[in-house]
Amino acid sequence: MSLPVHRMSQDLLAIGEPLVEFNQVRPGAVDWRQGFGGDTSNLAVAAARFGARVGYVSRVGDDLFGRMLRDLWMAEGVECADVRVDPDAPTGLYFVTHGPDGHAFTYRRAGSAASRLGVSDLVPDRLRSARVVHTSAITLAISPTAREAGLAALDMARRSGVATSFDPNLRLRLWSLDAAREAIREAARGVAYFFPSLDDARVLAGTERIDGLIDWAHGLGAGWVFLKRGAGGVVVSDGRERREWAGHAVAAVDATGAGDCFAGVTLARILAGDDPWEAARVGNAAAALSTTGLGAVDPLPRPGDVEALLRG
Ligand code: KDG
Repeated sequence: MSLPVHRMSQDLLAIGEPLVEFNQVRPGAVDWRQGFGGDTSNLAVAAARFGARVGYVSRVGDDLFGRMLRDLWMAEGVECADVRVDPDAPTGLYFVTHGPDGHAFTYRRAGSAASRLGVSDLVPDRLRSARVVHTSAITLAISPTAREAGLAALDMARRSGVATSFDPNLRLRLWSLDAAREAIREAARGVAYFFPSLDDARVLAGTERIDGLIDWAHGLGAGWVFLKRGAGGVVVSDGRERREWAGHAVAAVDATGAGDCFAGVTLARILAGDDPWEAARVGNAAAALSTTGLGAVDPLPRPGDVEALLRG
C-alpha cells in the first residue's frame, strides 16, 4: 500500500551526505565536542528550526553514528523516511580544528554509506510534490552514483516545475576543479536559488570582483544569487538588481556551517512567504548567530534569537 503523496510531502527536500562531527574545543587539546555536520543536513536542520517542512534523502551506516543522525533529524523535525540504512558501509565522520586561518576539516568519509547514494534512493513523487529541491556540489563530488542522484533530483524537480536550489560548495580534496566546474555548470542550469560562498565562487569563476562573480552565477543560469561573504554579509541579486546585507558583529567562535545556516533559513523564509531580499536579511542574521557556538548544528539559531539580533 502506498500513502497518498500529500501525507508524506515536504516543502523542502535536501539530498546529500550527513557527517558526525568532532570539534576540537581548544587548539591542541585532547578535548573534542561531538556534534553533527554535512552541508545539506545542516541546511535541513536550519530550515526546520525556522518552521519549514523539510525532508532529507541520504544513506547512513547501520552503526552508532547513523543512529545518532537519525535521532538528530527526528528531534529536529526533519523527515528522514528517505534516509536508507546501508548495512555495508559506515557513516562518515569529520574533525574540525581551529587555527589562525579559521577552521580546518579532516574527513573520514571515503566509502561512506552516503557515497553509495544513487538514483534508486530518489522517490519521484516526493521530489515532484516538494516546493524546493536542494543539493550541493559536495553531494555531486562524493561519488559518481551520488553525482548522478543529485543531478537527477534537480532535473526531475525542474521538469516538474519545482524550484531548485544549489550550493556549489567546493571540496577540492574530493574532485578536480575541472570536474567540479563541469558538474556545477549542469546543476546550476535554471536553478532558482544559488548559494555560492565568495571563496568558492572566486576559484570556480576565476575572477575576483563581486560584479564579475554575480554575472558568472547568472550566466550559469541561476535566478536568484546569494553570494555569501562570511563575516562580510551577503550580496543578493535577481539578475536586474543587486542588494547587500552587511555582516553582524558577533563574538564568533566557529564558522563551520554558517553558509548552510544562511541558505537553510533563507529558503525557510522564502517558503513562508518572504521575498528573497527579506529572506536573505533574516538568513544573514541567523548565519552570524550560528558562528557564536562550537559546531555546525548545535548553535543554529531559532526565530526568536534572530528577531532579537535584528531588533538590535
Ligand atoms: O558547511 C559545513 C560543512 O562543510 C561541514 O559540516 C562538513 O559537509 C561537510 C563537508 O563536506 O565539508
